Amino acid sequence: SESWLPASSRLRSRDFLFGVATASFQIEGSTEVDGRLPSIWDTYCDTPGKVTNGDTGKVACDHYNRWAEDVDLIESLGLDAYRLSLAWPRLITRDGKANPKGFDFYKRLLDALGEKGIKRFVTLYHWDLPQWIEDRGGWVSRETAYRYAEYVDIATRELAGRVEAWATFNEPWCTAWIGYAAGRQAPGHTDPVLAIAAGHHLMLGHGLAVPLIRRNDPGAKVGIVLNLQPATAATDTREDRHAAKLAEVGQNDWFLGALLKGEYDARFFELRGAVPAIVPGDLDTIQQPLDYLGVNYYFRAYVSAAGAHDYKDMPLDGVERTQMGWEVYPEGLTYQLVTIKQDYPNLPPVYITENGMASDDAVIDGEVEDDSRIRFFERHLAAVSDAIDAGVEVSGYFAWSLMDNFEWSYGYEKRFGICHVDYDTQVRTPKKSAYWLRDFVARRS
Ligand code: GBH
Repeated sequence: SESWLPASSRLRSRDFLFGVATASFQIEGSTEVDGRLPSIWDTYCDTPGKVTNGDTGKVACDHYNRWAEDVDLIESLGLDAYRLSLAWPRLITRDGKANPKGFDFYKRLLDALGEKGIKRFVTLYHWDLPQWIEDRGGWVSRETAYRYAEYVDIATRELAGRVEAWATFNEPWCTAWIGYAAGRQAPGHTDPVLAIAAGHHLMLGHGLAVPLIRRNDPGAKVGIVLNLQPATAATDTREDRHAAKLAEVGQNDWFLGALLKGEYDARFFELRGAVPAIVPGDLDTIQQPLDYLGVNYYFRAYVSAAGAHDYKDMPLDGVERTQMGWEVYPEGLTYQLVTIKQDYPNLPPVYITENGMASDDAVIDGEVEDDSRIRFFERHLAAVSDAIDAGVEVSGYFAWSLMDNFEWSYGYEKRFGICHVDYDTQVRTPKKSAYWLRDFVARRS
């Protein structure tokens, strides 16, 4: 059925990009070849009790060896664009020089995509920090922003002309907050003071990097990817509504304010009782013109004055949940897009750089029946269409993910792919949702 999208929708025109996304550590494997150095995720995986089933990134989807097959897969689905990330530990040696073998891998991959006319959206940092930099303080150290800028300078010089759109960071909130305060991802620290310092140094790294990318690769777009999450008050009391507002400030406005207004919202630092060490001029460095904002959207948070509720415990009778336990809540995507447009009138065009769901898929007689994922895409694309109708400029949509992969601390148990991966044979099987996406893209005018 095609009835779920209004016929007039911009999503039906070919200038709205459709793609799929992945990230280096989640798919590549081959973590010890061609001079790749250890990353904080290798260390985290090797720490007992951190990742479900003791899973690691050593093999993952073996994309490092199967990249050509994976490019063919994207082409076979007729998609416009592919969002991938570069592994910093493959590209920079311990003495800060380019590692040619690491660059060769990405040059081959990007060239193959380019030859097939697939637009390349490349994220420079999707969580795999070199371990040696973490050993010097990681993102808590201001020095890391400068090490990051050096890496970006080298990478964008080496790969100039092969990329349509760069992103400096994927989800700095997750790196800072989940990595340094909540401890549920690498490097696994549990101190909000560290997270607030990390957040500022991520922003500073972004601000230092953007002018370097523009100088080195002037033909490419430059942006950043944030994970935005609306917060709903658990009850209608004034206290809970206030707490929900502060949760949005803490997750979304923390970085949007720095990036688009050149200021941090002080309410967040007051709430956490910590302020980062800001050097005069930092916020001017951070507030760089952006060609686009990448938005990753999954679900909403529930918050009360007593704290954030774990999504699994929320008393949401009758709501549909994914394999992660996350609520399916497409209206939140419209709300989120409309809200940031209101709060940040200088918002650049938006790409939905990730949206998708996990389901416990299996191949039966050569097929994967993931109807719930099709319905998920339909409803979220309709939500994007609503946001466009309300005046938000949205230019494309990337499904997370091309294939089942290493879902961080959940290991390989959670399957987000539109293609199924058999981890014994590394066979990729497009799920029903992959064919649905292919057919949707093919029908555009
Ligand atoms: C994205 O992160 C990542 O970019 C991608 O690599 C990942 O595979 C994909 O989503 C699917 O998870 O941490 O308990 O407070 C999404 C990260 C997940 C961050 C949910 C906020 C809230 C739950 N978001 N998380 S919790």
